[in-house]
Amino acid sequence: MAKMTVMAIPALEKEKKDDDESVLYEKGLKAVWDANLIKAVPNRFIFPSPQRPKLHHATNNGKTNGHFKLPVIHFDQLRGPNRPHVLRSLADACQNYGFFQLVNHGIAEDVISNMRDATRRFFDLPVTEREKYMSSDVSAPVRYGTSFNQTKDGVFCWRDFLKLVCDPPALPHWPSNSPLDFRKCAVKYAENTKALFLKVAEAVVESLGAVQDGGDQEVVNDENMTFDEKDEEKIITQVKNGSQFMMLNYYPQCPNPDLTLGIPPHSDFDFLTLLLQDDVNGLQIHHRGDWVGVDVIPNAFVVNVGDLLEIFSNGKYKSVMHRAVVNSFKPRISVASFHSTPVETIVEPLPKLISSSNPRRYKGTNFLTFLEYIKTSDYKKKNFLESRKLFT
Ligand SMILES: O=C(O)CCC(=O)C(=O)O
Repeated sequence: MAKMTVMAIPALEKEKKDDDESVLYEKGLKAVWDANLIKAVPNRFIFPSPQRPKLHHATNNGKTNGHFKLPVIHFDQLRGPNRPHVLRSLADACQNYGFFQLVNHGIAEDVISNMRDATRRFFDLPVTEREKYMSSDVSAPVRYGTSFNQTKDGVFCWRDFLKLVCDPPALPHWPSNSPLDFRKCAVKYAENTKALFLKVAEAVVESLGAVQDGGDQEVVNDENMTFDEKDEEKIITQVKNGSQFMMLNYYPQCPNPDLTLGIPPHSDFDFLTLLLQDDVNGLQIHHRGDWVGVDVIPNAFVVNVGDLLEIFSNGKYKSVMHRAVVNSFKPRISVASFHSTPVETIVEPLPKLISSSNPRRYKGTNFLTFLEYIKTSDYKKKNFLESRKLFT
């Protein structure tokens, strides 16, 4: 990728002399990288040895080139006679991997390529344009930043991001025509991913029937519905009215990718995440004790179980830790679309998945509980979800 001109950067040269390295990265990592100020990984980005990605030591344990094949779900086959079979594959993916690749999903290729392109063009803007969206307010409708949370992180991650809250009142705050048509492309993409998410969520909730293990099911006389069917409909209505935000990630090339991470290990606090990648690998998931890379399938979405779905499924489906690694040859972009219930709505384990042999495992939880938690604690690994467990 062509490097940006260094015109807007003289201030960075001055800041570079400051002792506080974080001042240098106030306007993001890309600005410093584009100004050719990075020759080696700066101390601020070097992770302690045990947390480094060990890219050269990736195992080949049943995996190709340190990568392995995630289950692939053919979304179009959920319609028609194959649905029961696809639901079983979904249940298997959510139970054993927490992740799957979604293909034949029906979102038009130009909606996807326009979004990828708009993301790339946003990060190619001069830093003076991008910095207009910088904010330390984690609930701002639009927020440009670097690392995970640059005001708190001890070690910085090798990425810049643009976070876009997708609720209608937030849309007028999104970048509109700088870059050209950005808002148009991003709104179209957000609408399409929300619609797709709802269909996937319905199938995922239905697939829980494939793994129920004997909870009490009580029939009520209201239109012949069982309690569990009502609970399943309720969660779908909740996610339909729920929140969505998108994280546009940009990972610059890195002089030594073994020393740092694009995003550290975390699970997602949502119901389901739909991740779009460009053609550069970088996502790794924690699977059977190893970090394994997920190969890019062009135009597919990588879908993962979030903490709220783990709670709803009473632990049947796992919100699996994942991270992003970086490379020395090419910048990478990804767009993660996070889908949740409304912020006040308490999500509880599905009653039909609770029984004497499989007791309730989680406290009811909503987004506000999560926000309270991250005010005082670091959000890393799966520590928030752990704090919601009734026993370990
Ligand atoms: O870029 C990726 O592959 C991972 C993105 C991610 O985990 C996130 O945005 O939370």
